[in-house]
Amino acid sequence: MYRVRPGGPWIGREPLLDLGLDVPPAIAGVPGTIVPPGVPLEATMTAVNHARVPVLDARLRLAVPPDWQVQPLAPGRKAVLGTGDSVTGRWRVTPPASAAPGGYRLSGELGARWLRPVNRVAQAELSAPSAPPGGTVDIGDVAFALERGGYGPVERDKSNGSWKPGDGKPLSINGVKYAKGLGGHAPTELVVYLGGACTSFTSDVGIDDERDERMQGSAGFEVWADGAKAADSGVRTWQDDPVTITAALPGARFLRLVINDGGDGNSYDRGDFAGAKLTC
Ligand SMILES: [Ca+2]
Ligand SMILES: [Ca+2]
Repeated sequence: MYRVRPGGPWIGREPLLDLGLDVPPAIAGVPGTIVPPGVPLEATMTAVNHARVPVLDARLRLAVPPDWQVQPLAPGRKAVLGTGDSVTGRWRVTPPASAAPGGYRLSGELGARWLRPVNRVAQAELSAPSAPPGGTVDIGDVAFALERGGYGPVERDKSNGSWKPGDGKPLSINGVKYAKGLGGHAPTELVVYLGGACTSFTSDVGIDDERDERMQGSAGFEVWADGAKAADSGVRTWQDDPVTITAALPGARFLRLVINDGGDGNSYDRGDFAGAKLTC
């Protein structure tokens, strides 16, 4: 066993300062880092001094991508940042209405003085979603702003299969076959950007025929319009026929589709949104 300690006088070592940059969700269930064009978001930055010495003139700064607007809401500045103290700044950031789909970055910086100038940086990765679809479309043909599968990626127009991408079978619920739709495995979560342009979502749901007496899956299917639940199938088991669920989406910015485990764990919970259509 060894006791290890850094050499030299502690006073000469740079103070331990933490910096975090966060974009909290504006809509429950939808990460704040998904940023539709033209819609303001709020970014929060907090610096904490964990050192035994104070630092002076602590200032937080936020840099945004070119053509994005930024407006300070809280200053993020302290003349003296003592041991255990923190300083927080908030900004309203607006991407241009013309922002192309893709990745963007916010960069935060703490600047302060100690024996010499010190600084810390923090970043937040954002993504601008694809434009909402037009007309009535199969959900498997729509771009997802977020996709989380419970056993590998969600499959388009196939059942989930195993964890590998592209290894599902044709969608089938208790013998009813579907050419189009999504095959997932609980817990699954999908977010689609609607931008207020869509009116309804409808789908047959149930446990895929990728199961037998040894694979008795059960799952529930939920549809959320922004933070509000718009449809819920209740628990569907491996023995159930498909059931149709329909959700109204007037004015919703985001559609969120969820496959839950039906309350009994997620073994064999291969759930299908079969024949699912979005109308915009
Ligand atoms: Ca798969
Ligand atoms: Ca289950």
